[in-house]
Amino acid sequence: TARTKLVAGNWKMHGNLAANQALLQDILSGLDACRTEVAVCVPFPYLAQAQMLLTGTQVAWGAQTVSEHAQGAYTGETAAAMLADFGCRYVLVGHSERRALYGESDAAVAAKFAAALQAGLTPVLCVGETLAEREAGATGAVVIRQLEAVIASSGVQALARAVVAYEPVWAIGTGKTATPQQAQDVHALIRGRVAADDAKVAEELQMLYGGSVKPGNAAELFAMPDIDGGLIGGAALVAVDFLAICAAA
Ligand code: G2H
Repeated sequence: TARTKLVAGNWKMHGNLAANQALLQDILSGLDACRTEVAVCVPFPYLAQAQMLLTGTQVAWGAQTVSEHAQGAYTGETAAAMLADFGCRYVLVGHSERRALYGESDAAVAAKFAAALQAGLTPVLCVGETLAEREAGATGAVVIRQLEAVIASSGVQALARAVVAYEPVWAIGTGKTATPQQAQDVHALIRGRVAADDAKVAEELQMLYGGSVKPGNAAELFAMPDIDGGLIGGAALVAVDFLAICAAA
């Protein structure tokens, strides 16, 4: 396909100034110039560090969540314009940890998605089912519901400026990975739903798989026709692993 591959690290709540510097320098020195897009989503306090070390390189950076509000009396929150101020290209919205641990509803995620777009960021919309939902045969219904919340609020055209990440909750940080075919099936379902509204947006939509992607399984996942890269958690904290996953894309 014509779609460019993207490998995005999600550092979650890990790191410190010294470790981040070493990790980013190792990534920069190990990356081969290639067509694959590479990004890291870092904790808010390290955005300035990412900007300092990554400006002018082939590695983009971003944040892991964002406020749905543009500004105001929202103690502890971070606005999309603030992320743009620090050079972010990407922001994750609706990661399953945000949905499960911080009560983010489909509507809240859709509002964050809209706020990110409004500030010129590329939202990475995370969708995915729990183990109970998969076992109940509800995988398709869940991911389509999560996707449709965004389509209803921002319109299908908004997906032309976004990335979708499919992350089955049962595969996150558990060492269990969806098989390439399981992931491909859900990616194809999502792309098909977008195509029902707009074939061109669907064809161009970059869709990442996330959930225990490692050097040993990345290539077979990325070889599937509707998988356009990965959202990488644990393996993004180890330079050699992250580089191997980038090389597999
Ligand atoms: C899923 C993924 C990154 P991991 O959360 O978003 O993490 O690769 O550790 O499963």
